[in-house]
Amino acid sequence: MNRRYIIFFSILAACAGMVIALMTAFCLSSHTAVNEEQQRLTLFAGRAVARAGLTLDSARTVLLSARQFTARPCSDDHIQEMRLMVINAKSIEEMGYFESGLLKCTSWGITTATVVRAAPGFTLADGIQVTLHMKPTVTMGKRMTALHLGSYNVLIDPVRFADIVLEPDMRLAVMTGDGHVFGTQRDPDIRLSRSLLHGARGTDAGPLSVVVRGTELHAVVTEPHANVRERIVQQQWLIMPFGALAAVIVIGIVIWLARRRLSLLGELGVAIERRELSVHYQPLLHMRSGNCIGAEALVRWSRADGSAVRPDLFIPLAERNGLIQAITDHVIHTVINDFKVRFKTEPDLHIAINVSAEDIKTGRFLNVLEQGLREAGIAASHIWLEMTERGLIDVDAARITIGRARTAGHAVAIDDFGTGYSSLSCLQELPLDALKIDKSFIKVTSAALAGDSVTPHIVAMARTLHLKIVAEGIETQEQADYLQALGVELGQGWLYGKAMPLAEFLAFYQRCNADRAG
Ligand code: G
Ligand code: G
Ligand code: MN
Repeated sequence: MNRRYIIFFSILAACAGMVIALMTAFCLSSHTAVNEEQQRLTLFAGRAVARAGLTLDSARTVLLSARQFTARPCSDDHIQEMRLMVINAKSIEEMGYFESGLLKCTSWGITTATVVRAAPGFTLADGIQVTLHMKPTVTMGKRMTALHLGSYNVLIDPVRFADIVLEPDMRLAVMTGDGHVFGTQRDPDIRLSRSLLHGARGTDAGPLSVVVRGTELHAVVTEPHANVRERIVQQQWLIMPFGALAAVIVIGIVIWLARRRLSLLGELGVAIERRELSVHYQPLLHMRSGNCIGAEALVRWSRADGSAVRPDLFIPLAERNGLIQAITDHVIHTVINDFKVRFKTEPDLHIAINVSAEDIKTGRFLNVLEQGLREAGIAASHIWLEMTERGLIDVDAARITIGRARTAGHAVAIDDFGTGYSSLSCLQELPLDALKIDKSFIKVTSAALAGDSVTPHIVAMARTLHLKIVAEGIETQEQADYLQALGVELGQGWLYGKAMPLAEFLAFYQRCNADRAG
């Protein structure tokens, strides 16, 4: 993907992430605020239901126990019994006794006026008849709720059905299932309360509401939405910082991903994952005969936009960031895949694979290599391994890994020889097969053909240690001649061929060896 696109999409994603995070926080806060407020309303409505139930129950108890009265109706004893009842039942104001539909006496005394029984408004399940808003004739007091059973009634102040402590702005209606209002507080909207009771859902335009149902009496508590809005704002102040934090985290992640994608390291990781690295082959020749006996596998990375990254840039990067083993695996698989057919017909052909310090330390690549070779049916002798001196610094690990490699059947060469620090001790301690003289020594050989080059000494030392010698970086015939005169047999360099794609190398190999044969 193009850099500009990545930046563009990253900004887009960051903005989207921020908006989503903030919106989520916003919705969440209003949702929580409404929920919390509704829970509070439920608490009050529950109290109202309990209160109304108690009041109704006490009236019912009075009416039922009146049946047990033994005194002669409207005698002094009878009136005394009624008075005791009224005094003991807290919510009852007055009790009355009827005969043939006329009020004969009350807890106050004998009734002298002719008082006709008020018409019942409705009847409860147990037969108690209810008259709401009744004007008591005896006391001439405020309007009462009358409950009538048998020959008796009781008068109750409607406030008793709704006298709980409400918070400011809350309104309460206590009703029967049919919508008869037993008591109210703060003048609620009765029509609205009825429709809520009958299952209508509160709207955003209307007040916030809650219905709690008791056995006979139910409570509807409402509250203006404005109160909740205050709470919502409070909640938002509480939740917004978390939303902002989430937004910052989202943006951070996006920036991190974008930078990763934009950085060379990030791209390298992606390229390895997607197997976008390719492998080229630089021929290795037997200099005297001109026969090509193998090649060195060299990894190449060309980015999606076509630009190539040099291995001396990305290999050290991979080594520093734990990606090198993945690259080694990739090279191993590619080499096996590229040559599995050719190795069968060319028993002497070998491909050298570069391994890094990390590979040598863990030895893990040997398992990958062994499995790959086994599956492809290839002999280990076809694969050489090149290790730089830097890779051999951990001598104990190197000894083990080299030992394993050679036991498996691979030849092991020390690469870039002469550029590291541990050359001599390495050579002595490690069971190596070959030594590749670094190209920096080959370069000076042309200028110092007859002079004081170290190359002859390296060659002499390698011979003493019975190591094969490979000269790398040979660019001129002059260098080739000089090296051959020193007794170096194998050479690699631009004089013969640069690292090239598989098809090209196979053609090179064919041509090279056919010429010599012919
Ligand atoms: O051919 P060239 O310029 O590509 O090589 C640059 C450096 O990259 C060399 O030092 C070579 O050893 C290293 N290199 C190339 N391919 C690989 C590889 O597959 N693994 C490792 N570890 N190093 C490699
Ligand atoms: O693993 P090693 O560092 O040996 O990898 C070989 C490196 O040497 C690669 O970067 C390859 O491109 C480079 N190379 C191979 N032949 C020549 C050559 O003849 N001249 C020069 N300057 N570099 C070469
Ligand atoms: Mn090499």
